Amino acid sequence: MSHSNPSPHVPAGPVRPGPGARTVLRPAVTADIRGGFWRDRREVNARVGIPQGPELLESAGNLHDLRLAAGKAEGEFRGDYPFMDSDVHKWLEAASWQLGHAHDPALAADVERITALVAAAQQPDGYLNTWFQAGKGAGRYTDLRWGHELYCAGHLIQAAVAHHRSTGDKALLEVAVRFADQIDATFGPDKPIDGFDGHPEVETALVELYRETGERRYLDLAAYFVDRHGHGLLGGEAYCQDRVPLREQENVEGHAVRQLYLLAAAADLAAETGDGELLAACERLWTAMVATKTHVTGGLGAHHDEEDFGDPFELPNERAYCETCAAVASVHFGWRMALLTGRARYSDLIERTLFNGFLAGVSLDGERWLYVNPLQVRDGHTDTGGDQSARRTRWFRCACCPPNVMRLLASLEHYVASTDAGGLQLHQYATGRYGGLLGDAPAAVRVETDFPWSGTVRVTVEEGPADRPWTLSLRVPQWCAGHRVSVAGQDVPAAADDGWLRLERAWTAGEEVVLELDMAPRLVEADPRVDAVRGCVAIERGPLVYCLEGVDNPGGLDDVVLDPTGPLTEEEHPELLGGVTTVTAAGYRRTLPNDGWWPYRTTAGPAHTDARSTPRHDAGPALTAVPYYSWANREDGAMRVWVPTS
Ligand code: FUB
Ligand code: ZN
Repeated sequence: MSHSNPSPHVPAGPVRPGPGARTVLRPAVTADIRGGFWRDRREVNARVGIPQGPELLESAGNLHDLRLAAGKAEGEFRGDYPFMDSDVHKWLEAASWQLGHAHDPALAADVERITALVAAAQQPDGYLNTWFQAGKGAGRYTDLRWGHELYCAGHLIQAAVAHHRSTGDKALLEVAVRFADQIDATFGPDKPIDGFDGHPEVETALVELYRETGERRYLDLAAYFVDRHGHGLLGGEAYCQDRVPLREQENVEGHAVRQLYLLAAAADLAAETGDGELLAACERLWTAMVATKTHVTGGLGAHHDEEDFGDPFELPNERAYCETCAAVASVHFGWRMALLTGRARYSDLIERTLFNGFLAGVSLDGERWLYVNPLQVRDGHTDTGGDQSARRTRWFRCACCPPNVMRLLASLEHYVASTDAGGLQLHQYATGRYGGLLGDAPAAVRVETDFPWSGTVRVTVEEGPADRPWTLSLRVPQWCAGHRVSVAGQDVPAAADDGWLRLERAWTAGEEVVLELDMAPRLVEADPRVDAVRGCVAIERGPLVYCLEGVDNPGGLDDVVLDPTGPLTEEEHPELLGGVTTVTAAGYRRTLPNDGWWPYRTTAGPAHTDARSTPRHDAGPALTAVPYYSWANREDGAMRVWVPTS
């Protein structure tokens, strides 16, 4: 059924700004990750992650629920949530992006079978939500705060766009269009319902549907939904993004994933309509989020309660929420902002998120997941898995995160490079080939790198406009203390401008640029207002945040102290955790006398000392740190990112 479609002029990936879009940059048209770190993670996703989907969706009941709605099964609805369908849709999206890379008859057959099931479950007027169709809840669109009908529709639309872009096949797109038309007939100022879904998602999906079909009314519907937030229609709760209109909001708030999906939609709208007020709101909110509500891993969402962002600088460790879906959503939002503005800072956060808060969400073998991504697990922690657990789990009751990881990994190449009329920009460093149009002229580069283990990135120009100079822009990451660059073996001035190293010249095919990024391990500390980690440091190397794991540091982690005056030593371990570079730091253990039942005491001023307040410093073995993304892949145990220094 599938056939390869992609036009040579438009990218067959997510986020495809329309011809009139006001983005500073355009996503690369061709993008192909061919080697290195991300190829390996994507290979696991393709070999294990995505193929296991149908079986897991079967055992969790999602496919049964579709059969129930289609009249092909009997029994009770299975699963606890009205958004069970969205897991299927997200899996279909992931599988569709994967089919765009490689012909895979078994995967194509699964997609065809599940698409037919989704189509069969759809009601004649286009509506589709198996929870409500099974008679659960009070009926269609009666619970916009929690019903998730438009959220599920959004994921269906995104899957359909992915399938159409990757394969040219219209089967799923036709289902999505029927549902979008039903929604368009139902929601609006002069339609039966003036409202929006408490969980944004349909908004950004409708913009993509507009891009895919050219139907302007989908864009208008997305704009309507975005602007109906914040007027109290859903009770005025921040949880539903309804406390204040986005255009007036000063900081991100409420449910982190909901906020970020809404922001992605706002950025899409700003791109397609040139709405400067929305763009300003997106910039303001991204900046406030990064400055006050982002964990060092790029993780977002401080509260388990309501999956909420929390207050500025409220960034706990063991109770960090940092939902994997929020990391995915942050990448989605950030990439739209990178394209809109051309600023490197957005891709800085994308890099940090991808290598840390996002990638920790999936195990190295692709079979177990983390929904929440804490920054500390204490000695003696006993939880053994499940939703919102600090232990990897095969699947969740609320299984939003795993298929989200699958779809981002399967489309990751589209977040690497962009073009504008004057040149090509590399936002991320991943071995592969990336190309696009500089105006009408094609340009392409080949990238070879062992990043993030090595800081050497070789970029070879493969083609470009022959009649004029053009600019190859390389992002110099925010964490990088020093860099050098050479062209055809000659060092060239390497000053970065707002994060971009711009190399303008009349390039000839075969010319090679070598960028050397300083990868020396470093210690970082947090703004003092982050009370949770005051007096602590974290270890970083390149884009990777490191953590201590109990298995590498016998004796526990609750009482370790890192000596910041000691050396940081890196060592390659090809045999460990799929091949990592470890970092060791000098440290010791505080040995506090275990002589009391009460862990608090009255202070007597700075001069006061006694046996309890003067810990014994037992010089200990060096502290061994591994990349945070690789934690929880061995025996269960303690872990910490932030380590006290005194
Ligand atoms: O509500 C749907 C998804 O489930 C959200 O995006 C996640 O935060 C989880 O609550
Ligand atoms: Zn999730």
